[in-house]
Amino acid sequence: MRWRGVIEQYREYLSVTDKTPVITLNEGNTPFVLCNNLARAINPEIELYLKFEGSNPTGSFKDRGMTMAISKAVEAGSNAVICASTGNTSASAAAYGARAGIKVFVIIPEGKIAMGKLAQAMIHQAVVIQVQGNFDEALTIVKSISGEYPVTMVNSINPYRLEGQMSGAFEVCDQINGYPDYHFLPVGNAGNITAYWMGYKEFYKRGKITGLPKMMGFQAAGAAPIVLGHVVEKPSTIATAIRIGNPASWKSAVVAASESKGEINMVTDEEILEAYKMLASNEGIFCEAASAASVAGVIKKNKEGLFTKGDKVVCTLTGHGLKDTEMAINLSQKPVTVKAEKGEVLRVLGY
Ligand code: AN7
Repeated sequence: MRWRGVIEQYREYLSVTDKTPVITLNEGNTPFVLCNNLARAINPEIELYLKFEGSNPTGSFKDRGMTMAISKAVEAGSNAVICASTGNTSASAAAYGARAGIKVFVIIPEGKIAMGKLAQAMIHQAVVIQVQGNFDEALTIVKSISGEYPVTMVNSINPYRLEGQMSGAFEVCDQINGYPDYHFLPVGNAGNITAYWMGYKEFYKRGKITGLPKMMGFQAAGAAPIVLGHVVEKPSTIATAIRIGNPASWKSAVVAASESKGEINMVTDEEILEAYKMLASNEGIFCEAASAASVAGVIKKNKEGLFTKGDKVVCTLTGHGLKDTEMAINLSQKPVTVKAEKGEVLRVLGY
């Protein structure tokens, strides 16, 4: 059957009715990949799965929530939406807004979003405003504007965003035919870990699964307010997607971690980049740097002896590596340039 997006697939779990206009790009149904090469390199005794959210229509998990947020905004008669973003939310809002035929305003931190994401917001004709500040400052402005003017905020504070993002957890359960022991994911604004936990609990409540995973959230060490227990005024990390110092869903992320007996922890930029490169070279999976914080978390916790034989471990890879080609090129060996002659090519190939 044709996949019709997360609203149609999981309609019974979502706040939609026959009257809701479904604005979808057929998001969801993303690859759930068993990664034996990576498991062998980290710990051969675990079953390691990656949920590759870079396969969504705009290249990140944000589409799951955006289909709900935009559909509900249109249902409510809104003709404009606004978000602050480290890039992926703006790309997704711009695309879904274009499909709905409404105005999209995006506020981003100047110079701190990957070019692919900026390109997306621009080509979908969003009004893009760069602020000379960080994401947290942009979000404060957006909250204030959406409170005073007829424009719907589509950051994850919008409850429909988190509802839609629960579908990530639903799919993992459907694809693993049960529930994992551990679920690792990167944490920025902390909406996704909140949504996954809501999703798992919802499936548990309805008897679709018989237990719950431990939620393991990982922030970048230079942007780890939840771990440190205080707002980080000047967050800093190469993983720009999660360069956030005052997460909107802070409290609910802490609840997700404690209720599930998991944790919110952090990994350094070096650990993130190591995982980013391992994913690409050992498994053929190209995710963005922020996404690799989940796998970096698995590596870190494995060293601490967390896992036991047979543990099912899932990592959400939140966004596609193609969002930030500069990052990949900077970290890789440069191509060799030779004359257009067979001999020259053979010499480089070593034949
Ligand atoms: C690739 O786009 O906050 O903890 O404005 O793009 O739910 O915030 C992006 C976040 C992880 C963190 N991985 O998720 C935005 C934005 C990627 C991301 C996160 C983001 P949350």
